[in-house]
Amino acid sequence: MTDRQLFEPYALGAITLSNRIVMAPLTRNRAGVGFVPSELAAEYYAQRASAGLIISEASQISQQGQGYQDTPGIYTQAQIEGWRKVTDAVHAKGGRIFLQLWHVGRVSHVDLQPNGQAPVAPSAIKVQTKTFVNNAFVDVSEPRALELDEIAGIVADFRQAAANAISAGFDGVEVHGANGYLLDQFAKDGANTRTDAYGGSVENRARLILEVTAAVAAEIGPERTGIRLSPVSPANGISASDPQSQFDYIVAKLDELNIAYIHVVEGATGGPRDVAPFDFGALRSRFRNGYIANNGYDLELAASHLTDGKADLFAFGRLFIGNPDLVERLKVGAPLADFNPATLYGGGAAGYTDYPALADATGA
Ligand code: 8OZ
Repeated sequence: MTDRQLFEPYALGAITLSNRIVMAPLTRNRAGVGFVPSELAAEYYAQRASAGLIISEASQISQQGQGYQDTPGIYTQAQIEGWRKVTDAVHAKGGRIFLQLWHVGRVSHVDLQPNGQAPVAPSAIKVQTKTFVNNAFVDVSEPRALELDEIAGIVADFRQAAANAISAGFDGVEVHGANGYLLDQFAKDGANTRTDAYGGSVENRARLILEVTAAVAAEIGPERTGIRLSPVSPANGISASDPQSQFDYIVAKLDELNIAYIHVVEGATGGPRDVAPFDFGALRSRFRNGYIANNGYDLELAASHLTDGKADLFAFGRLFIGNPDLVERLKVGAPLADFNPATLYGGGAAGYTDYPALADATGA
């Protein structure tokens, strides 16, 4: 059985993971006042510390970068101190944790934005998608196009947020370049109709995601920097006419930056893997460091893709919600618990920190 290799250590950039199972970023909307991670977050993440690597829930790099109620930030001292409790708790259990850096772009609502302003985007194109704000699912607000002279400020916000993440004790950061948020909006022509240096050609649409990643890598080291991409996912109403050429180019340039990993959502995020034709092997062949595969994996598919050399690490999202000890369960072939969708977004301990590990569940 080759699946045993999944449970062996893997050297990722600056750190060594105890296994090849990654906890994918999961939005849980439980931050407290000031968008500080909740006290429960330390317990929640520590319960899942046997993952080879935890990638935190997406965390906004600025107030402008927020798109949903009660998501945590990484731009204030109180947020840094809140996250420090999380990283200390995970490290005390021998785990490793990266923070996911997030700017939602047009997927936001005026009620979350500074002074009630319009959310920002590459172009003033409103997308048909919902966000969660004021305890309800509502349409996102009409965005405004970023001025050319505002873009350096966004790059600087990502850079500062990366520095803050290291101050908070994270082992590294993952740039959120996926799922129809700001960096994905710039990369894809369904959201980007700019005619300046950040729109039009493949190279121009790649500019922001590459500038941000280069700035983060310069700040904290490429060996502590990863990125998540979703070339064909229609998440949050995003579309692209040329994802293969766009992402072949982006990944070749990411390779030049020598960052630790690319984390690729293969297919529609949380949905079918075969949503559109795409050669993910072409991305892997362009990138020398770690390849984290995500979307619809189970143990069998992960083992087969590992054997075939299609990926180095495998990120599981939803399975980690109800199975804090997912790694142990997969290792011994134990049954996997479901989770309650009603307690996914928002609330307290129920459906968050109260899913038992196998040993507890069986009373062993
Ligand atoms: C679910 C709900 C809200 C946000 C993503 C950060 O899709 C998210 C997200 C997921 O990447």
